[in-house]
Amino acid sequence: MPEVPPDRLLITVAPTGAETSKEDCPQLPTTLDELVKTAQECEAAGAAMIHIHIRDDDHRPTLDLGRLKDTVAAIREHTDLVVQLSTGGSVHDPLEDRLKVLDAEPDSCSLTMGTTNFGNDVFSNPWPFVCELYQLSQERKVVPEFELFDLGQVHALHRLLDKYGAPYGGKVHCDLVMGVPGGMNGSADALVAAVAAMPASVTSWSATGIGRSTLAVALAALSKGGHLRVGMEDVLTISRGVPVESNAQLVERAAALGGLVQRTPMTPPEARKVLGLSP
Ligand code: KMH
Ligand code: ZN
Repeated sequence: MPEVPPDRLLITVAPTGAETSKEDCPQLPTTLDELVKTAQECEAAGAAMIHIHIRDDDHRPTLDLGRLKDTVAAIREHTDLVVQLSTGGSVHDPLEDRLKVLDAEPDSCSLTMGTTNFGNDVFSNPWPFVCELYQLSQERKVVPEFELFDLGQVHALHRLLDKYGAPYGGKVHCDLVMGVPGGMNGSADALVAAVAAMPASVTSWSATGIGRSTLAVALAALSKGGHLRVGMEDVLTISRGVPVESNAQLVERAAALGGLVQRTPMTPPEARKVLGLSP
């Protein structure tokens, strides 16, 4: 009898991101109160993990350590969600500030496996930075989620694991981020290719499709037995031209899609087991 039944669906919510402005999207949770409320609603709707980017008093992306620590504490106080901090930050954040995110002691951190063109910007992840961040996550006992924006990054994950061994906790969890202009496209074909190329040591994976690729990627991920990431970091419309009202609306839709293929949202304690975190 496996510890976590195989029909369980891990839903990760990425509620804010770093690339959308509050002016363009007033319903984006950018204050700590808004983030906590969103987290509670998303947990009630079936999310088990939250991928967090934070903002300053002017709603601009920040990696301020004090704010990160307060955020981790507040989400832990008000929810049972697995707390994942973004080490990707915004496309403008310096690498040294992104390494310091681990000082906020999250359960998990995102770890992108290579540099990607990101629209007109560049999301910089040079190999030495990837290696340093990975070794730091092992040292600090933080479980990484390997973010894979293209097929080359899937192959880079083989190199990383071969060179530095297993992550803290012993599980290998990946997230395919698809449909970024500059990364792999958000199609079933691309998802199948990326999943086929993953190292055999991968124990779980989710996928998210940016913008209009969101449903195609979610359905392909479910067809391949994967998990789902959803949230306003990745998509701002619920259907063509109709703005997303809340992150919980996207989590509810993910849970409903999972229900169609007889998957049940994973609870946070189940997610901890799957990710190799202690209860
Ligand atoms: N804001 C993107 C450039 C992550 O959180 O690790 C990077 C990103 C990835 O969102
Ligand atoms: Zn992110």
